[in-house]
Amino acid sequence: MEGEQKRKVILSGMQPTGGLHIGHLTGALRNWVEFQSEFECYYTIVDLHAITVRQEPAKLRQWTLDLAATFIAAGINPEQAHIFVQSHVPEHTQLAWVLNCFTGMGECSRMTQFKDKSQKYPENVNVGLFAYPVLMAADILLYQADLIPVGADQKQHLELTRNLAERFNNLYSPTFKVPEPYIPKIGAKIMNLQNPTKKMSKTDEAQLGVLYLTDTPEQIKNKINRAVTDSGSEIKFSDTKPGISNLITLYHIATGKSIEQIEQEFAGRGYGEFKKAVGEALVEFLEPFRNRYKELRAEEGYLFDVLRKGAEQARVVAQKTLRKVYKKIGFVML
Ligand code: ATP
Ligand code: LTN
Repeated sequence: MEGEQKRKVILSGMQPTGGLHIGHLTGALRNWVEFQSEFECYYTIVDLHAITVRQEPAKLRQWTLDLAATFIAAGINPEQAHIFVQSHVPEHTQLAWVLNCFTGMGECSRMTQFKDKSQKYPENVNVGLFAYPVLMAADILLYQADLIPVGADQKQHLELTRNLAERFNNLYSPTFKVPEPYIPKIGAKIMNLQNPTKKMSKTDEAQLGVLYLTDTPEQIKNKINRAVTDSGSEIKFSDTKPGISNLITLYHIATGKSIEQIEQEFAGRGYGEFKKAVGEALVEFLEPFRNRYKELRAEEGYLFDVLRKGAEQARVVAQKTLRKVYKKIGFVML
């Protein structure tokens, strides 16, 4: 707006590759919600990224809509933030192609995620997986985003994005904003309940170790009861007690009580009693989310409206940036 200072732009994305868990809520979505009143926010469901690993079509479709409902149920307001599906804005793939032509093979092959995923799926090491971070750079640079909230595992991709932006700006003229990562404080990382030295992950096979946002109260209590704990019996937050520390973190999230308060509350009480309290607190904490999610998920018409509007708004900005890029590299503009 004229006279008004332009708001900073935030962009982030999530892959529709499974149901979201409590770690996504605390490590990502809660921050996304916080940002929306102050910044211009773009939150995208990155289905193009999802297919770098083989996906079942029916599930991909379902997970994409699940994710839209999850964003809204978690508190992202579609009137404030732009929620859209990556494949609905074709400029992402168009800019990604251009950026591919400015990215060295070596830069992509150094990416830890590429190395990890090629090892995990050796039968399908495809070109898309290799170019994954370039598509991510396109997601970000199209919107001239200032700040990118991501997990620590994405830091390397952000570094590549910054390098590509600077490279293009230097070769032509200032075109892209060079974005900054926003990596939330540690403590936001939730570990797998069955293997507390590994982070909770939506593509994990150990379902019992993952606390999904849509789990029923019975499932939540059962998973907490069966969570792997450490030797000893003290409820104490410590590096040598990853299982109990993870449960303390979850209890802290559900109740807002500080770690010290929790340790005091459970001093001299056993693991069994603590687990019962954690389970109950989580059931109560997740209840409003679950109800809202169920309502939203039943209203596909509404979800489509949100995604249509989000894509239309995103395209206006994306087209503007892409046109600039095409012009600068010498494409004939009609
Ligand atoms: P995948 O299992 O498919 O690799 P993922 O479960 O790690 O996926 P992403 O889609 O990569 O999920 O994560 C989106 C964002 O959610 C991350 O950038 C990170 O900030 C947050 N996140 C994911 N898992 C956790 C976790 N266990 N604890 C805290 N935050 C998490
Ligand atoms: N690679 C990210 C998801 C992602 C993303 C983005 C995050 C795709 N495009 C743009 C931030 C900005 C992940 O796996 N968490």
